[in-house]
Amino acid sequence: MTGVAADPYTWPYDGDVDPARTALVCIDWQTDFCGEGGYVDAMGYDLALTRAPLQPTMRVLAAARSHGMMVIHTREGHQPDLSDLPANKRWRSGRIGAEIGTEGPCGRILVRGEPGWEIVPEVAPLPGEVVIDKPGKGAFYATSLDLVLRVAGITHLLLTGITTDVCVHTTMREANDRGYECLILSDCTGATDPDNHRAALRMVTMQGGVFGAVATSDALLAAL
Ligand code: C5J
Repeated sequence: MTGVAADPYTWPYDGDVDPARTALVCIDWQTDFCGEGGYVDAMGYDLALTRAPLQPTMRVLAAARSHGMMVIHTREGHQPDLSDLPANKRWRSGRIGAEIGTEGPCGRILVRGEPGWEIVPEVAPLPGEVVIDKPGKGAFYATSLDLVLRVAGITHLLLTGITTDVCVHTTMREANDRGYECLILSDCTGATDPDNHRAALRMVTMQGGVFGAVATSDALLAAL
C-alpha cells in the first residue's frame, strides 16, 4: 500500500494508507437525500446530482471491506416526537416545501424509522458495521462517533456521502478539529448544486490542506 495521489498533498500526511487505522465513513446515503419522494426530491433539487456518486462509492465500499477497514454509516434524522428537531431547522425546511416531520411519499420526512430515512440498498450497511444516527449535519455532534473511532484505534478517515457542502463538509471539519487525518473522495460525494460541490472540495485544499485532502476514488483504489 502507498499514499494516495491527492490535492494538495499525497495522503495521508504521515505515510501510507494503513487499513487498521483507517475508517471509511459513508455519510447520509439515505432515500431522503438521493431517492425519489425523499427530502431532496421534495425540495425540488435534481436527484441525478446526489445519485451520481453512488457507483464510485460502491467500488470504494467493496475495496474497504475487502481490506478489512472499519466502515461507518451515518443517517440524519429526528425522533418521531421531533424532540431533537430545533425549531429553526423545522421552520426553514417548511419554507422550501419539505417540512421535516410531515408526511411525504416516503413517510415522514427525515424521521427515524421511516422509509425515506433508510440507507439506499446500493450502499446499505452489512451486519456488524457501525451506524451512527445524528440529529444534525455533523456526525460528531450529539453522537458516539468520536468514542467509537478512538476505541477502534482509528486515526484516519475516508469520506464519502451526500451532500458535499453540508453534512460531508461539516463532518470533515469536525473530524479535522479532533485530529483525524481526512481524505474526501471527490466523485463519491455530491451536492444539490454543482458549483457548491466544486467550491466545497476547493475549500479543503486551501492553506496546505486546511481540512485534509481531496482525491478521486480511482486514486484511492490505485493506492490500495
Ligand atoms: C442536508 C445532508 N443537506 N446530509 N443534509 O441537509 O447533507
